[in-house]
Amino acid sequence: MSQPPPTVLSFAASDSTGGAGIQADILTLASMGCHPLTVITAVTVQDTAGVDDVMALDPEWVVDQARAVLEDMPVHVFKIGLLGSVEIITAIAEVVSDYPNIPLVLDPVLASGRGDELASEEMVAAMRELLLPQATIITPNSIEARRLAQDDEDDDDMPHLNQCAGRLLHMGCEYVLITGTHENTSQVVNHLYGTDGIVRTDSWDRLAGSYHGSGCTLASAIAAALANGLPIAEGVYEAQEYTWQSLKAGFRPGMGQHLPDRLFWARDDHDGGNGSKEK
Ligand code: PXL
Repeated sequence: MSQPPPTVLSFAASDSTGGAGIQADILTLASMGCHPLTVITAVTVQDTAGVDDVMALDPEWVVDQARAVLEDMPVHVFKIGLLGSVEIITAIAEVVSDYPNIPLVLDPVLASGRGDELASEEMVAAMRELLLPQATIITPNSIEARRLAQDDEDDDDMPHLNQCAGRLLHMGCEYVLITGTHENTSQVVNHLYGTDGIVRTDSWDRLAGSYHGSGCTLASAIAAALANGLPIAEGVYEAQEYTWQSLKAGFRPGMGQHLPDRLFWARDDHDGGNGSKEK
């Protein structure tokens, strides 16, 4: 019998378009050689344009799904996406706290690409307090980084991204990858920060079009790279490269955004170009 592949347990919500959420995670993890374990947190009603509704599961169901697989088999990495409610955040925080040696990749999903709200202020506060301190790496885009790092008492509502990263690290995560897709720069510039400052900066050719599920793909790809044994800086680079390739090969199946093709490498017409420039 062959050896099992590394396992990644993803806590995420269903997206029927297959673009984001648990479907994005399954495709990415499998494509990168991992076995995806899935704990559904919520069910969404959406199309490729935006999210119309979210139904969060009963937190007990979330915990029971996770405990069943955790008691059955080794899990190499946790990945957390859309959470659905404060109660689910609290429940997941308790489950993962029982496994402090399993790396945790936290994608703080706060809004859809169209701007539909996917996390209330109470949920953001619970993420800061209960999940961030347990995270190996968090992967906010610049908008999410500013919202997560926002301190109620200060009136500086546009802190520099370096300052946001500092605050997020101070809240207890080990690394912060802030992606620059939403910044007004000609290239997409992503910075990985650790407690000693910037660990790496990677710039990528900006692709035309708007994509659904790029954040889920990136966070899952980091989880897969860590599960495959890569150190964090190398894993973050590999994951960006994989995500950029899947976006470049993206397709538009409906009337809204493009979706990444997480299986780009398996297509006959795959050309293998690379859009990165490490600084
Ligand atoms: O891309 C963030 C995200 C994550 N998970 C689900 C989503 C979205 C964005 O729409 O719908 C289920």
